[in-house]
Amino acid sequence: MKRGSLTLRAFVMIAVSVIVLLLLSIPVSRQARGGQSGSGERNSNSNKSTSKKANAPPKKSPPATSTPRRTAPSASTTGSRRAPVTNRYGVEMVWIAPGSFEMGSNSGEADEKPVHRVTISKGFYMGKYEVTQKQWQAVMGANPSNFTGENLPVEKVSWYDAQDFINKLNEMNDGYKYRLPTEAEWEYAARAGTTGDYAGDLDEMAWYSDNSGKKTHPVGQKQANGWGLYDMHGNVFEWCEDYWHDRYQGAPTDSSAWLSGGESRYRVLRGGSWDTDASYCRSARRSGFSIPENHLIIAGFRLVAVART
Ligand SMILES: [Ca+2]
Repeated sequence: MKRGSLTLRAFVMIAVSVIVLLLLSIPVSRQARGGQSGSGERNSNSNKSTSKKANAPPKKSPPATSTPRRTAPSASTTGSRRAPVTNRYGVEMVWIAPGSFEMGSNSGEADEKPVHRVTISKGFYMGKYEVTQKQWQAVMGANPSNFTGENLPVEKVSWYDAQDFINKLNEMNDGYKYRLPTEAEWEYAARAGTTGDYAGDLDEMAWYSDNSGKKTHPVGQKQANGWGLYDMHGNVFEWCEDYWHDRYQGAPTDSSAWLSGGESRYRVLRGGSWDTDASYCRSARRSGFSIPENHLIIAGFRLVAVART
């Protein structure tokens, strides 16, 4: 009996132990599953959350990036749709977007008439500044300027000298074709969408006879025009590609250089200078011209560049 009782007791104890263990194992495994599940859910949530975070930017970024894109076209009306470029000589150029404008002035000189519409069908890059003496020195190995200083505009360069400089830049074959602006391109860029005499407040934008102290000044010190170009008014006159014509009758309407008729012994200078009065700095003023051999202390230039195709 005792043995049987012991055996029965042992059996009961084992059975109870098994039941207890089974009972204990259920919450453990539930907890484990719950933990894993919870962890899984957290991970899952985390993944979703990460995934949301990972996916969110692409999903949200189109609107995010489209906002600046929406801004960009409006910025393009200020001529800056494409990023500025800087060549190996440090010539910074800003993008001038295509567009149309009324060239000339009915209230100006006779040679500014008739006012006519010009369409620039292809954008181009234009020097943010007049070519500096540092840039000229680096390319040409000499400095012909009357006033000297690295960041002063180069002057006393003839139209032909400017062509020599441009030819050297083109020999770099750096992806851009450099040239002088046409007269229409120059006025389009100088106006920067404005229609008045100046692209802003002249004293804020220009070194001219009233404020220059009778000398050139480092480029870029005055206020830029709306398209990011400095010293279009004043500092130094700027050589353009075109022959001189004393009227606009028959002028190109597509912004190409006007290289027929007129007075081919003269090339156009634009924008006024440190030595000229305010009227010479007007956007439409075209009373600056010279034989292309002249080295003038009031004349330099700025570059135009177009991508080589
Ligand atoms: Ca100038």
